[in-house]
Amino acid sequence: MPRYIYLCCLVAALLALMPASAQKPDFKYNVVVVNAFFDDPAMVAAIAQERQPWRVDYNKNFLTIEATEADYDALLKAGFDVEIDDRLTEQHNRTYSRLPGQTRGIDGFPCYRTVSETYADATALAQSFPDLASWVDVGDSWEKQNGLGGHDLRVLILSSSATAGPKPKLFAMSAVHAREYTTAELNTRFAEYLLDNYGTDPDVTWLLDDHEIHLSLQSNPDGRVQAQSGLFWRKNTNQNVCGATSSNRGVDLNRNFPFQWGCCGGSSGNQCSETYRGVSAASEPETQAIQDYVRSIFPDQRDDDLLAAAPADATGVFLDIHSSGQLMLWPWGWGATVAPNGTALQTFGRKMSWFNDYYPEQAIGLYPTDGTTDDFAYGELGVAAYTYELGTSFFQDCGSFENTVLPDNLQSLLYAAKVSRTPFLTPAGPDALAVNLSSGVVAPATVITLDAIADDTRFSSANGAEPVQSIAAAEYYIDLPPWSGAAATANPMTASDGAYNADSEAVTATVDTTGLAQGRHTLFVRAQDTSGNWGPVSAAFLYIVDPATAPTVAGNVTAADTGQPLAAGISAGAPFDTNTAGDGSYSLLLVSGNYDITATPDSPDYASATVSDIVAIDEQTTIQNFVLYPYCDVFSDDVENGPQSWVIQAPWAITTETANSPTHSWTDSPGSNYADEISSALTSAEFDIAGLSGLLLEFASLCDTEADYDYCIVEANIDDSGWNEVARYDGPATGWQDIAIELPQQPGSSTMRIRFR
Ligand code: 0X9
Ligand code: ZN
Repeated sequence: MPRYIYLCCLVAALLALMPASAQKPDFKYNVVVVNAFFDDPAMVAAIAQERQPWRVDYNKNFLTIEATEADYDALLKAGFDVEIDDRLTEQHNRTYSRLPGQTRGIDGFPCYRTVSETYADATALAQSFPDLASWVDVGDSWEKQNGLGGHDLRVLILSSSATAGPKPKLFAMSAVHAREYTTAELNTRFAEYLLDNYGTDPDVTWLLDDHEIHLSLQSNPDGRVQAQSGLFWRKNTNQNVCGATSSNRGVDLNRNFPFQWGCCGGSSGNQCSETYRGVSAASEPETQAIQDYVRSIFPDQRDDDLLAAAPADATGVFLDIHSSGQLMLWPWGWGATVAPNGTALQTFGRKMSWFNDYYPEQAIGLYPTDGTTDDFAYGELGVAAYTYELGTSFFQDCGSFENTVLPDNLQSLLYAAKVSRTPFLTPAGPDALAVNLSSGVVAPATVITLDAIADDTRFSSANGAEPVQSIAAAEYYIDLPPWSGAAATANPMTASDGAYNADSEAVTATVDTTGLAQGRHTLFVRAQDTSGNWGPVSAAFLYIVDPATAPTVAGNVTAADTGQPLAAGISAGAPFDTNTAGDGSYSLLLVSGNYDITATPDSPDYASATVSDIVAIDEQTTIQNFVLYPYCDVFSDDVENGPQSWVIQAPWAITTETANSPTHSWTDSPGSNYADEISSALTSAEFDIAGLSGLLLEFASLCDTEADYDYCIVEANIDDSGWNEVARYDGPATGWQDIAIELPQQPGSSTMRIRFR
């Protein structure tokens, strides 16, 4: 619904064509953000030695960087055409304060935990999941080592203590650059995702049973404390360099690692520089802690010779999560030679980029860097090492984080963990997707069907096409996965269409469960391509139960308004699901435990319902009926009949420029772009919601904004108690989207207004 007509690109293009003006612009702020155009990539390398460009665009030949007036002059002197980016400058100089009602997180950014919140939550995770998680002290920050308070450096280790090692390992560190807000939060959410889904998600379960995940969530905690106060702090806070109280002090920890430290013009010797490499290799306590820890968990698999490759079956994945730029980088960063395992690093990099759509490239493609974490992990130990550059800005807004950065990258991290046993081999193989059993809860000796998709095509093609092959084979294992040694039994699967001849194939097998003991079993599926590469496994759970004694939850589903039976799906979480029979009755077979059970009606006119904490006990049938309520229209308007009861703030108006219903819609930018820095709302009349529950707001939206700068916001005001944000959208869009939002509601609330801003 809100819409922003996007003309700024045209303006930017025109500016780019203008010759560098002889007259210097006004410096409204001490620090501005500039776009600096170059004609030779060597100019980028020279700048990056001392400074950190926020973005480098080698297609349009410009970089974006923050600049004082002196920096501006230096860029001109170095031969750049320089223009101030007003939009980024305003954004950079904005001050952030606590949002109304914000009780957690960084001021203005409730989605990003502070250092102390991260530490408290990780401590709590280790307490809540003692068999799966530990939060270990691996060293001190600079301030701690120097008696100034400071922090321990800590690693959250996730793995089931019930299964013996040694196990393959993934190490992921975040926030080594303090101002890169999204990175620590993504890593922490990854930990929470794994712990929350252990035991219910089969892939997460085998991952934590048979692998170890090591997460350094806050890798530069002293620096992060500065950055979370709103400063664009990057380095650690070492007071011995550049002046004890200077905000330019500190060492760039991503130039302080010992491999090829200071070798190649990819770092600075100037103490106040953003890329200062430190007085010596690994001079900083944060570097020492991380370096020692990484050395302790991974074997040394590569000779010191720069040209020596790690063996193809080398193990271990190292990830350093940074922002921003939407990049997926691998060694080397110190030089342009392709790393000895370069082809395999590229295959894996293109695979991870498939999930987040980031640009995959060798790190030097951005600019030369030496003493970085990834060159160290790969160069010294032969571990597959990557740097993520998440998202589009250091202080990424929470809407983009929650809706884009987090979901896209969580999948990429999970993939990295799945292949950490042999990261130079497995990513070349096909993925096993949509692993599904015809029934996941069966009586002993039942014959079931196992289906999956084997797909060899999932690589980013943004920077070169990865060779893909036809699927040649697929197989499944019961309980003992392929890596469990001689006892593991491979059972062949066939192509569902009769022949293996495509790079994506449906595969199938008939599974006879005779001989399987009662209880939970895991079926592992993997596929191979015609080059002989096996891909990672994906799993499904199978429960063998005795229907005579297994706990059952049974009942009826009826409509609240008519009392008639309703057809619905009943689920206690896969694989525990079933459907109602024609008379609305259902019977769900479970294993003993506690469940939340949801009835989801086939008809969209009724709301689903969930009943929590149903206890399933052997030899008992628990009766649980569901009465589902119909949706009723509190208000509806298709914008085809004028402004109705809406309260309209300019420039909101009804338009026919584009519409969904069928010819008219509301827009906040009728005819043309709107002015800068405005906030304008379209507000509904007050609705009577007394006695109603499950309020759902549905609308069609075309939110076409400039990413990171303009937003489409939906807010609700209950009982006139103030406006609360319920959704936020951002970024360019071309088509209409159907949106449904569950509105917050308190029992006993009686009125509501909504507004689009
Ligand atoms: O300059 C850096 O350290 C990284 N960019 S950031 O904006 N997060 O500061 C890029 C490092 C690229 N080089 C390697 N990954 N080796
Ligand atoms: Zn960084």
